[in-house]
Amino acid sequence: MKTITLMILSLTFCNVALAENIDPYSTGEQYAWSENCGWLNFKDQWCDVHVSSSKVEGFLWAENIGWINLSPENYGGVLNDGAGNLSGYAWAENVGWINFNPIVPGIRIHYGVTIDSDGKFSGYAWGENIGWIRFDGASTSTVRTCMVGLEDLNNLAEHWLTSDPAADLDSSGNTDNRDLGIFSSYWFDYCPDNWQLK
Ligand SMILES: [Ca+2]
Repeated sequence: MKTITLMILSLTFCNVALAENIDPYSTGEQYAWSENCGWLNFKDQWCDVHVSSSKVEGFLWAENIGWINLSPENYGGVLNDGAGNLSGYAWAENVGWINFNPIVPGIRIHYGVTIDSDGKFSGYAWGENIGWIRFDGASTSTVRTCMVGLEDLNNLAEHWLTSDPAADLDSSGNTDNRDLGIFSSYWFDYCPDNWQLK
């Protein structure tokens, strides 16, 4: 019964088509771990997460507690300072607020969630009712977002030379300076939806 309820909720919550840019290599780099709640999926089949230089939006799915909203409308939301240091609060319908930059009183260690230049998440979030959520950039169980860099430039050049449509970033039917301009605008930034240059 609980599963059915959660599925209905998922359909209600995730009708909005959000851009997504998690797990750019489709290798399953989409999971954080909570000792108390199990896996948290950043690229669930029903709904997606999008990282930009100012925030993280969308919904993720936790197998034991249901949806977690990273960008609630009226309060909270997970912010990015542009350098990959996250802060702010996500809202989980069943377990309340989740802090992406938790501070432990008396300890000056930075625990919060960060995103490195390869797009990998690391650090810890803290849920008021579920405790620590771990993002481990060194583990196979991690979350990675897509970032545009040298690899993408190489791929763009290769696609351009072979007239592969993947280099036609504005879907105009040919590859020209406009596509290069679009590419440049994302240089060292987070990928837009459906980025095909990884
Ligand atoms: Ca084009």
